[in-house]
Amino acid sequence: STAAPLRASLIGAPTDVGAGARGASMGPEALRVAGIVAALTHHGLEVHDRGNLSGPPNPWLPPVQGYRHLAEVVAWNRAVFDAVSAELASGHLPILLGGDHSLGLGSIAAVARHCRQQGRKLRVLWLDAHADFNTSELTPSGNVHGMPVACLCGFGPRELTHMGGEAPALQPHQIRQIGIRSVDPGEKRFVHEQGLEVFDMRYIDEHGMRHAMEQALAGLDEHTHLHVSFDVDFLDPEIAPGVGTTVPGGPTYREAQLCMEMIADTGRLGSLDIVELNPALDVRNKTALLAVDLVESLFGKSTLMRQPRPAR
Ligand code: 6HN
Ligand code: MN
Ligand code: MN
Ligand code: MN
Repeated sequence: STAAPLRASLIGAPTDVGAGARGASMGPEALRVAGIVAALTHHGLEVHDRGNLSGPPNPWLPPVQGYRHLAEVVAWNRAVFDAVSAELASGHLPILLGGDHSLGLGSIAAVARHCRQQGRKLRVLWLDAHADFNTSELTPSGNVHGMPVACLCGFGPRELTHMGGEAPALQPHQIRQIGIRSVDPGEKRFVHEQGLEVFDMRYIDEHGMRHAMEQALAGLDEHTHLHVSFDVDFLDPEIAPGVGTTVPGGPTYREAQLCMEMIADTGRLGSLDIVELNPALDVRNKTALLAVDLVESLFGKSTLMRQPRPAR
């Protein structure tokens, strides 16, 4: 077929105001240096690099009432919300280059509002070592990058939960978490209470990435918008050391490739976040290069070879 090329827009959000280590603010440029534009262009996408958003600097202060840098996190998320909304409105696939994972909030709030307006269903895949389901009462750190999933589900400060107007932006049943292996004690109880569907590393060890992804992607149809929020700390730190919160025992290179390929096979990917890449902690930009390699698979690196895919 000769369908029009998929148009994607890169949105840089160079900040680490939601994180507990400095450096994720350099993520967008490291992904560009690693060749993200050429990689996507190679796979048939028309890529528009919108450059970087701007926002407040990182004041590097301790938490206040359970939140660190809340005002700055809100400002950055408003900018992300507006930028992602604009790309969706013009029919482009937004790719957020973070920045820390608090930005998933503004990005997904925009996607959720767009889906409501279009009458489309939304499924969110949260690829992460962490559940990011803390609240100001539960958090051990006050870092808002540990809270975006809770905020999207309506648990958090009003400025964050009502980003897209209506709250909550998401219901727990729309979310699938994959690769999880570090959850704080209170956060763990809250994940169970809210019924989040979690394919943790124990599940992946026992059933394999293929089965985990089959479950996580089950039930998608032609009316479903699929959003992928890819926290680079999802990957095993042996292959991806350039992140602020490494947790051992993550997916291997092949497991991560399969995860991305199975998402590509659905043909439903509608928006993407690439977050938590921290070049200050990386080794010769290898984590950025790996992230770009995986994003190529996410956009059908193997599918475009037109190999017949075995039935599952
Ligand atoms: N991330 N659960 C820890 C916290 O401080 O709340 C770590 C959060 C990490 C967040 O990697 O996006
Ligand atoms: Mn995260
Ligand atoms: Mn994480
Ligand atoms: Mn199976």
